[in-house]
Amino acid sequence: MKELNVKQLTVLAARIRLETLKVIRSRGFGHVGGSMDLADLMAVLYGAVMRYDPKDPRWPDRDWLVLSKGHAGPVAYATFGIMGFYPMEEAYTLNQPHTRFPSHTDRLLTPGVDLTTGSLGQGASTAAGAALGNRIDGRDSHVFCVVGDGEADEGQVWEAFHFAYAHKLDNLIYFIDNNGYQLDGPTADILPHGDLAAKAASFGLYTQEIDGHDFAAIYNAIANAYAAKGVPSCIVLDTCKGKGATFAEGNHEHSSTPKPEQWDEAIAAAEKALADAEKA
Ligand SMILES: Cc1ncc(C[n+]2csc(CCOP(=O)(O)OP(=O)(O)O)c2C)c(N)n1
Repeated sequence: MKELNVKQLTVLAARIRLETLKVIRSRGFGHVGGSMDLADLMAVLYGAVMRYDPKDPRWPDRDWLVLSKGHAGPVAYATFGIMGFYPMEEAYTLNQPHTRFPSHTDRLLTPGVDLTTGSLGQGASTAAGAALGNRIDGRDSHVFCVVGDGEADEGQVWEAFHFAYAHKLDNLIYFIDNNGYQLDGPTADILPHGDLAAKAASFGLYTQEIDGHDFAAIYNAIANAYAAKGVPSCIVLDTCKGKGATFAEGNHEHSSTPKPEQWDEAIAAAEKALADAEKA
């Protein structure tokens, strides 16, 4: 891990939010809410924690990201573009015919995507397989897997936790993006979890619950997870769906189809947030 530099991460997260909006605006509509709330996590992972080489995305000793909530693809495309995996503008073809940037992440199309996701639940399992495979191959890399709180309605997520605990996968860190909402409403109304962190801990995972928009809290939780030997980790991120998108944040929108003037307003606000972060 690099040293924590909150100012640098604040700027990076603001850039990721702006580019996420631009990527989705290129298509006109998409999963703004569940992408924007991950910008702070992505800034910490790609700005301070993960080992990767943008010129060699399949570098065998890299750390892996599995965006199990694959509909958040745009936040990954923004992050990878900023980090130099490809020219950012290429991602302004989201979901167009022949694009390398489908709405859900696909490892065969996009440099930087380690595993294909989109069918909720599955990434939790394939991430465990990747972590086990890396360990068998003698690599000390980590696998980071992001699961949604709605996604955690899938039994497969809990089966993956069970498997990861049984195999002592301490090179695997799950994040649960606990934004309280899923596709058609609040998670608590559709299939309430109760205390998600307590539930993950009861599966044996070393579990922490933090503010998912606090850079230092994310960084420190990952450092704690690295130090926990013999157990996989789960970090529950309390987040705000749509954070930083003027049209989506207040109403926790899942899929957004803003009017042109709403796009303009959102992009202007994100540009201002970036300029403010750079000045601070
Ligand atoms: C197996 C499966 N069922 C349904 C869907 C459709 N779907 C896409 S996103 C979503 C809601 C997911 O909610 P959550 O995991 O909380 O995502 P977030 O709110 O963070 O965007 C649903 C039901 C899917 N992609 N896969």
